[in-house]
Amino acid sequence: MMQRRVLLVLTMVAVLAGCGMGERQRIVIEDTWVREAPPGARALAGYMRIHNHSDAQLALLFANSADFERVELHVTRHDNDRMRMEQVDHVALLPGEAVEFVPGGMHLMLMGPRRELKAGDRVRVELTFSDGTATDVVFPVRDARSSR
Ligand SMILES: [Cu+2]
Repeated sequence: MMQRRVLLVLTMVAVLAGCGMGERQRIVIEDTWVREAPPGARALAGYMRIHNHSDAQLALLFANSADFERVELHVTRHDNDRMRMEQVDHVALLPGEAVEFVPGGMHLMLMGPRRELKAGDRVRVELTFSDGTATDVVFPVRDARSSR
């Protein structure tokens, strides 16, 4: 009985210590990758999943990278049987939801690579959100045909 009480107290201390370790991360970015492009390509596409763990509506506003002249936020629109890409000025991140950047859908358009990028390389992209935070994310370059 005594031991159980000690264990309970220890558990509570651990939980409180966990809370004290800082605010839970509001935006979590996973499964980042850049699709490898043929040599000389003028643009590459970057993909990821963005989770908004907060209870506020947020938005991704900007992306930039030292490895590219500029980075745009693109959606792919399907008009009848044609596909075209369109730039958007932000990507809404609804509270508690995740947005997928995937081939054929939303993507980061990485324009004007400043160095040759091959599968196995890594690029850093800074993402800026509507709450004023910015986060530096690593995107590994991958061959689209390789299993992931
Ligand atoms: Cu695009």
